[in-house]
Amino acid sequence: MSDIKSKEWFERAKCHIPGGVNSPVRAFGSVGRTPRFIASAKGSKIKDVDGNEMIDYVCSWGPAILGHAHPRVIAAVQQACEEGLTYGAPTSKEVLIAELIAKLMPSMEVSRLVNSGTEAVMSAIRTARGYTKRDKIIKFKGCYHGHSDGLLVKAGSAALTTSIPDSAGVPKDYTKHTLIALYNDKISVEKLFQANPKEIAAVIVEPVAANMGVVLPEQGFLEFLREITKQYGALLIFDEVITGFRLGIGGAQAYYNITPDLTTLGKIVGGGMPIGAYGGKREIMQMVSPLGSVYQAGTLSGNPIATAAGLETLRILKEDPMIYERLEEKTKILTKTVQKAAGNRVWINQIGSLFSVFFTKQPVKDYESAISSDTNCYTDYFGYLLEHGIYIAPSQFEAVFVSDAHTKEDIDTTCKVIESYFGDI
Ligand code: KE4
Repeated sequence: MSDIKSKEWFERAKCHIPGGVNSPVRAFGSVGRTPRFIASAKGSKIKDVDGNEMIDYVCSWGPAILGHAHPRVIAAVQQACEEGLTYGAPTSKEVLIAELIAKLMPSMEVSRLVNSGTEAVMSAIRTARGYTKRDKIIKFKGCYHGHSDGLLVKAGSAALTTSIPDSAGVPKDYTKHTLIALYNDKISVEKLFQANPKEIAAVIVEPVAANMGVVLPEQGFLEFLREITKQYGALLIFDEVITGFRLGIGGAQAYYNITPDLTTLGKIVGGGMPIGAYGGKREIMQMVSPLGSVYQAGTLSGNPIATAAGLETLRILKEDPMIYERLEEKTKILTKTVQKAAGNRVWINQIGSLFSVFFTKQPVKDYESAISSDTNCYTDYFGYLLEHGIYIAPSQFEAVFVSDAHTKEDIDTTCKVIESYFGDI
């Protein structure tokens, strides 16, 4: 597969964009290759500027659960564009999507739209602090919640591969209220609450961690977080930017039957357009301006193009209850094929249409076991799949995303490439 044009665009990009990309993980840094510059995408396929067509399992890091350029979503966006791009004023579509979010995720009876998952998390944290009048928060090592200053501490995702878990430019004062616990380690959470009994505003958690690769919550871990936060008067924030509408129409909170106090959303809720959202109990969300004293604002929040894409996406997901069964069925064919071909050379974590293949013989149950995986092996695996037309995340510490547009033929082709890879090595 030629990547000449990608190479040319990458060199040009680096002249005016840091690292040539608008988000670090896209630079393919941890896999040591030139990133493919994408020209178009449709259904399960993406096509790069050299004309290479690939089966896409990045799905824009989650949003493309219906596949790329779904006809109904495109039609809704085109219709919205005819009516103007943005007004900076309330619209009916914002009401409709807030109502739909509340219906699909009842814990989010009141929600506010923003423009990214980062903004959603930043705003949810501020709201939790405003509501509890406490400053400290607990996050988990290896979980990623966007790039707001206070959360870039032992973050996951690209912050793992770029080995700057504590980002430069973040004053120590900005993270002194951020306490770090270990995912799936109840004792690490208990110790922090015992040491700060009346100071913790919230615990924020990815209910299924997907930024150290996919790491599942162990039995009772989420229930424990729900109980200990209630016990100490702290809020429980589920960061469902990835899991929201991915694990099911009700997200991880429905899947595990846990009601958080606040939830953050991104990715799928925007259907490919920039939308984040945060929301929860009315009594908490009425802290938010203009009702309450927690300020948060945004020029393009809830804009009519993004809400058109998000609404149509959620409607399609809601209409077809079988979609999540189809997604999991296809995903399990892939994971079973990898496990059979690789044997004990890999550990796979899978839930719904999310999974990660870790190059390690030991179970991956937490941050330490995740980062023990062999990233050189992952790099080799990534390169082979890419050269054979299968596009997965250019980092061990991300997830594979399966979409409703992946056909039986796509899955079969992918399985054949995976079998040939593990057969050859
Ligand atoms: P955004 O600001 O990128 O929309 O969302 C931040 C965010 C918040 N919470 C969770 C659980 C997330 O996974 C993310 C962003 N996810 C990464 C992929 N792991 C986005 C890809 C990227 O950074 O380019």
